[in-house]
Amino acid sequence: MSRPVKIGADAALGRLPGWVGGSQGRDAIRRTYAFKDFNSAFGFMTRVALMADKLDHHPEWSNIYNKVEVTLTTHDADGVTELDVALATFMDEAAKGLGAKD
Ligand code: H2B
Repeated sequence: MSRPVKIGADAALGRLPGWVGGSQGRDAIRRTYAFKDFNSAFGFMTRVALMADKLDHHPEWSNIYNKVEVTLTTHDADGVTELDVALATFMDEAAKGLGAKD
């Protein structure tokens, strides 16, 4: 695949309600999802993991019980690209389907 083009966090955030910029000024986007329990949180991670591998685009994330904290950025572009917007959109839809709280 050709090298992804950096669009930057601000351009992505304008299209992704609920997401915030990367910590410490990093060109990345972040979101924390809260589910009803661990089973839903891990179900979310499983669905996202399969899509991430299909896209060959992988999240930085961590899980504590019902919460999943996600950071997306494109390491190859040193910043946010359309791949991050695509994965973020998939995550939002998967989270909604699993009843994530706002
Ligand atoms: N994921 C993310 N988030 N950024 C990348 O630049 C990236 C990736 N590159 N997953 C992929 C894998 C690359 O390392 C492989 C070789 O295609």
